[in-house]
Amino acid sequence: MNFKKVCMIGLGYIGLPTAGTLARHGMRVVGVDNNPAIISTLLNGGIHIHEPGLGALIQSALQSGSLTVSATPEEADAFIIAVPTPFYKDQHGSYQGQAYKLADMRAVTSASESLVPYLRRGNLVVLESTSPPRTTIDLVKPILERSGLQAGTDFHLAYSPERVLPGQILRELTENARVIGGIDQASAEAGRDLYATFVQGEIVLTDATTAEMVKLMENTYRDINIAIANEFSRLAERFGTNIWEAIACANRHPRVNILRPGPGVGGHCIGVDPWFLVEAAPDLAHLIYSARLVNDAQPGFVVELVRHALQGELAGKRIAALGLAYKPDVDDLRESPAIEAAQLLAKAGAYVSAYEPFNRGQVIAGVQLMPTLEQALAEADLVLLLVNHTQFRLINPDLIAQHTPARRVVDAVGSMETAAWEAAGFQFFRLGDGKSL
Ligand code: SAJ
Repeated sequence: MNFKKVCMIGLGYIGLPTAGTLARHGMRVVGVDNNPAIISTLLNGGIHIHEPGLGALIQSALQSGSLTVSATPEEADAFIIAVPTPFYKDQHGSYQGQAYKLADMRAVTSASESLVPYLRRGNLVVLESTSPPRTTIDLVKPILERSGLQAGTDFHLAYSPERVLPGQILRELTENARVIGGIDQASAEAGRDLYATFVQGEIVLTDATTAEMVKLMENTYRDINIAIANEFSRLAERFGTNIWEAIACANRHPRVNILRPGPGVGGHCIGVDPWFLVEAAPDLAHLIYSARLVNDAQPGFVVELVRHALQGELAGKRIAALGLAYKPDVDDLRESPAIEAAQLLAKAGAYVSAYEPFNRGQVIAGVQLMPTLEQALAEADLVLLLVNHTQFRLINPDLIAQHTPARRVVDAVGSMETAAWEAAGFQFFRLGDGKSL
């Protein structure tokens, strides 16, 4: 099929870069978002997402007219739905006494509904949002068919997961392999024709539900691998071994690649997506469920390390938390385990002043976000490294010693050199170094 115009529903971390990339490859793109603040930021030359190269890409597409933005969809050759699929904050499912989180599919539902008046014979609709198995067929298809058109007969319908890594989105959008699952072969092939306009990686065609599973399996696989690293860090504390040394040795085995322990798993993907499988089959997904519990409990484990470093007392202590983002070198604070750890410390009576170089404006309950590192450190009893930002890795302990009365450091990401901090006069504690609990 030959596509000239694409309507992108959702201008978030995936929709916006994809819209910009399609526009750069000659497509006429209408970007739609129901958040007026996003539309006005973009129209005023700004951008609401910190991602290398994205601002320039979007501004040049807007200036050339290849990209326009709007609050409502319009007719197009293809529609892509890239809206968030978080979980409900306060609603839980339960199976045999075990609680699990539930997918919030309201954005996918309303995005699908918003397309109904604009859907025409011969169109292609692609769902990109990470979704529970069978969403394309059981949720999106019936909504779109309210148009009076039949999926497969009158229009094409496919699911294609995004798999880009925040921080490297623009490169991975074009270079990564792309899986496209159609509700039938013609839909998959139509999807291939659309994505082939910018994807240089391999394009693999399959059916819609398999493509949904692929995405969930990838992130669940990573979640479980991080969970085992985190569990190993706890075992190392129990047995008095150094997890970093043990992992470095184990990873010399040709078929072993243990990931890095840390304060837990955050972001809008890996800590969320496995729940979709648990919700879809709570009677089967035992391992997936356990891994989620391990990773979700890791911020609490970091709090225990801090408590130990402060000789059992958290109440009234001043803690300088370095980093709040969900992972290194991104500005994204969503579901961040660093924030969870900081808030748990605050709940235990500590005063937390934080410095997050990529995000200085946000209000975070229980945490005082400082505009500079020096201000966060100024009155601290303990310095807690929560995110492995490049900027923090390059920190000079002697310089820190000049800006803080604290003489204790807890490294929850395993990036700092014990000897350098001890030489600068600090008592140094590191997650999984076997000395803390
Ligand atoms: N983390 C660790 N230890 C590690 C690696 C990561 O604790 O060794 C933590 C990070 O600090 C972070 C979380 O895990 O809190 C997730 O980070 P990540 O870099 O593993 O993944 P995301 O969430 O940024 O992006 C993932 C990617 N999926 C996989 O690698 C399988 C990306 O390709 C997906 O496109 C993205 O989810 C998504 O949108 O689903």
